[in-house]
Amino acid sequence: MHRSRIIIHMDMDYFFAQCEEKENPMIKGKPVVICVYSGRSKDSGAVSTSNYEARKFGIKAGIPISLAKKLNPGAIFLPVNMELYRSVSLEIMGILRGYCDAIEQKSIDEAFCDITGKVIYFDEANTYGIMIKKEILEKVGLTCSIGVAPNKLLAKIASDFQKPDGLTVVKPDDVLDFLAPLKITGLVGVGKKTEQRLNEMNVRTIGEMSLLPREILIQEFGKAKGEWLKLASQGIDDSPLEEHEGTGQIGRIATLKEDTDDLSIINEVINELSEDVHRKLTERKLGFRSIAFIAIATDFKTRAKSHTLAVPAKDLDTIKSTARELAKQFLAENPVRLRRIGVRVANLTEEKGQMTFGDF
Ligand code: TTP
Ligand code: CA
Repeated sequence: MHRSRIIIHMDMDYFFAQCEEKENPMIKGKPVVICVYSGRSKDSGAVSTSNYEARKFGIKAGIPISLAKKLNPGAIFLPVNMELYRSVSLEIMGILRGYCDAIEQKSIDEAFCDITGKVIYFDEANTYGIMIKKEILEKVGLTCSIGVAPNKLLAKIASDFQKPDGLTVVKPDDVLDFLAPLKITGLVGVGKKTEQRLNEMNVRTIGEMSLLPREILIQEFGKAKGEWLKLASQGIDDSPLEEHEGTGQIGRIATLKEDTDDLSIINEVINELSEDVHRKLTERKLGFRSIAFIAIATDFKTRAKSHTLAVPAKDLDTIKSTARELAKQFLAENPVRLRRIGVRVANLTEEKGQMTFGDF
């Protein structure tokens, strides 16, 4: 019997806003709005994201901050703190990596994982999803939504199915029933224009689309897209996971054997993490310009201290010595015991010396 792949899609719930709630539990339960201020005037700029309480007022990603303030003047408005979100993201991706054979990070808060070799077919998928959610909640303090399915297309739809804090498993036998009632825009790749055209053809659900003959779809949308629509409507997707590490950064986080502020213990772990990070850099022939030490204290607060070099480097020693120096400074400034620590390099450069691109 042909056995399908088992793919997970993990998407953090209201990610930036949830990170802020974790940093400052006092704001939990209130509407929280994360803002990208343009700096032109006091409230110019756009909303980056908001928590679910704020969404009830219509405050969502992309709207002007001034409009959000009209919709709910009493909400809590905070500026984006990318450094925090990147560190938290690194921690989450590190946890996920431990659960899968392969991982494709899609954005700062989303990833696909292949767990085919980790579970006994779909029977264990639900329990496995629960374990991942539990570890992320216990170690990082945040909720996510997970979809498990035979491919990326379906896993992505499944993770969105019961948001927030959801877990949806779509077994191969259930694929058609799962897809049939969903709106066609649920398929990544069906945008506004395609939707409009299909609506004109009286097609609103994925089930309705699956009944259209392949030839009709090709006639309307061209060969490649038509073929794809036909396959997608039947839940067929063979696209492989593309394993690239978050393009803008490479990092590793580890849990210490016990909570500590002892620099000699911390330095030892920094050495191991640096070696791991360096191995990844060498594999991908990349250099870096900034190094960060990430500290997660016993209060679960995530802090990072970083240093930018005058010129790019690629050697292990620079990572180790800079991270150790940052750790020393960090502990001098923050008298806390650490639970987890990390080393991260960013501003990655290719061997030719060019900056790589990427937003996470
Ligand atoms: P999303 O996963 O799209 O949204 P979300 O995590 O805030 O909410 P949901 O529970 O619906 O998944 O995006 C992840 C983060 O990316 C988000 O927290 C903030 C950032 N982002 C922006 O800065 N601008 C945008 O327009 C969007 C969509 C996201
Ligand atoms: Ca998300």
